[in-house]
Amino acid sequence: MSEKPTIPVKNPVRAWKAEDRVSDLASIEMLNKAATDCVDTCFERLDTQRNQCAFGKNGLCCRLCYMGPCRITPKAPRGVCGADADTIVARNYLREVASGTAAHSDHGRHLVLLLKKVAGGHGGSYRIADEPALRYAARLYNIEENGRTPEAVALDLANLFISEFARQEDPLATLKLAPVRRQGVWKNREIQPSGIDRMVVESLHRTNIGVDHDYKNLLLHAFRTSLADGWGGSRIASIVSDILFGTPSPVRSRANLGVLGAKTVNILVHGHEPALSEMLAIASRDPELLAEARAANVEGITLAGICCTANEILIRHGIPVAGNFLQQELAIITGAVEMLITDVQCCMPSLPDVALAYHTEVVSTNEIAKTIGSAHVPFDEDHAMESAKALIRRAIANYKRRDPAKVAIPSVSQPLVAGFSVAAIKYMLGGTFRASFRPLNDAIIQGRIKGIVGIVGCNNPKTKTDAYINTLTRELIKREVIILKTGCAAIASAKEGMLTPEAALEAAGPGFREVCEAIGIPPVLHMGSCVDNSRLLEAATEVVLEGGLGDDLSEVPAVGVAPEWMSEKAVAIGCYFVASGVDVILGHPFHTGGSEKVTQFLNQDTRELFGASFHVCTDPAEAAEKIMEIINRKRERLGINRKAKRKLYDMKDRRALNV
Ligand code: SF4
Ligand code: MSK
Repeated sequence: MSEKPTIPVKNPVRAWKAEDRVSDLASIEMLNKAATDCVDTCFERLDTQRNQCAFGKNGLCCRLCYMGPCRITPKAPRGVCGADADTIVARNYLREVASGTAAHSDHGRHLVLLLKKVAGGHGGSYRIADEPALRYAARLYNIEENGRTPEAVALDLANLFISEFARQEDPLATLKLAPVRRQGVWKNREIQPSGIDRMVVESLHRTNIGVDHDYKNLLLHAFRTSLADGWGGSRIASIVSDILFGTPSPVRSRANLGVLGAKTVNILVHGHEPALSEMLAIASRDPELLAEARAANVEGITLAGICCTANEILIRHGIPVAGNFLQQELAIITGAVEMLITDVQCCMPSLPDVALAYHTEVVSTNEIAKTIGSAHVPFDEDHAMESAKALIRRAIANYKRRDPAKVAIPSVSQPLVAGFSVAAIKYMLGGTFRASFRPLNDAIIQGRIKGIVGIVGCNNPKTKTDAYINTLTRELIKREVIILKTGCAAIASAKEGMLTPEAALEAAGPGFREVCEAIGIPPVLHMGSCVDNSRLLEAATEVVLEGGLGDDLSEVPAVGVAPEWMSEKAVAIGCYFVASGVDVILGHPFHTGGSEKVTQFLNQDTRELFGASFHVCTDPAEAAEKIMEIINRKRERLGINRKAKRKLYDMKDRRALNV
């Protein structure tokens, strides 16, 4: 990135420089423009929230009943009811996991209900876009698919998924997608979740005043609930998305605010659920709407995304990404966004305030997610295409309100390749007839790839945006580790240019680079949105099933990292990774520091229970060391920790790789 920031700061009222808070030039420019335009962002608001409450930070504040709120101190070691620090910290933690699980799983539920409508012939503009994905999913759940219509199969599958939410006693059927040995761990530890809804309700029940006070019991239920997310709601969401919208395969696009058009109507979609954005992706290419846009004196329609809605339409349609979590306000500050459409999750309530300074219309579309100051235009799923077209027409009409004096689109964007579903990875590794993880497993066994690391999660204004994510990614590919990415962490890499195979290969260690070129896979793989963290577990399961790297997820040299996380969803994700046997590195700690016992349970006792635990590394260099230590330990146990001989591949070798 050679461009220099061009927007002068006329009103520098801050005690910090933009370049100390954000990494990419587009964000630096827009943060400076925000000061010029006298617009507050989350970065200023964090300043006003300095000295954040130490009780909250340590999980020691309880407001679960009206005898409180109670705060635990050395002089007041128990709340009015008698709850001590361990109970209070564990209850707060369980509620975070339940909330994260609820968010992902409600997303999954909406998609399942849509699948049922499609199966019943009432899907309106929706259809089964990927019949092989439907039939594959049916086989996973032992649903007869041979000789049956896709609709009949889809109906059975949708009903089964609905029962996953409603199940009262039996364990989730989706748990069976995990390696058999891991299923045994969950059974032995008695943390097999039953119905997804039931797990979340039970979390709230247990944390109601006067119910569960044993911190261990509370934490075990946190892990149980998280499994209902990763091996329940999230996994179901990914499966159904693939059926309804298509299984992602590698697709080229661009990322960062420079994807906005100077002379086009710019529409941003933001949030998580793909049902509306799928329709917008199709409608934005509609010739009639394009003609209407031209009639309004604009050159076209630019649809782009923020956060995970962006990831959903990127991986299936190649729709460009405007930015990740901390760029949602900055996107409006370009002055060039006609409409910002929100669905659910991660949409800041500040958006309408920021939009007041510009012409942007912020439109909420989901009944459960409204914001004062946003226009609320309910998305009519039964007439989805009409809804999508109406929104685009409204955005076109808003173009005339754009004030050229306020427009400054940073000329910063990077090319990328995304869309690495597990099916796509298998295909890349082995082609249609021999699709298999074998070449990847072999490369890990030979030491040409040292291990697998999933780098996931959000940004957080408490640390410089994207900096930890990108530093760690570079360091790990240099150390010959393959990186799987989702969520805003994936967008961080995209903005840095690391999602093009060429750039990533350039930074990769020599042996790793050669093997990536030989087996035809880039070093950094964008696998989708936050719910698609379930794809990371699916990939790890494929590695186990392929053989040679142990028979449980805890044996695979794999680690999960959430460097800049901020959401309760990340807490749930971390828990289901650890419960699945995958160690998790956190860039900053949970709000659990007020209880040594809870902290020890999460960071140590879990190793005994699940074969993995949490680790906190606030520095990316420290994280890289820790990750390599974990990977090498696992390689040692597998007996594969030999130094790989460097080898240049020719065509003969390539054939011998059996790819
Ligand atoms: Fe205080 Fe106990 Fe009520 Fe919590 S549940 S607010 S600790 S009295
Ligand atoms: S959008 S949960 S900020 S990754 Fe999935 Fe990004 Fe985190 Fe939201």
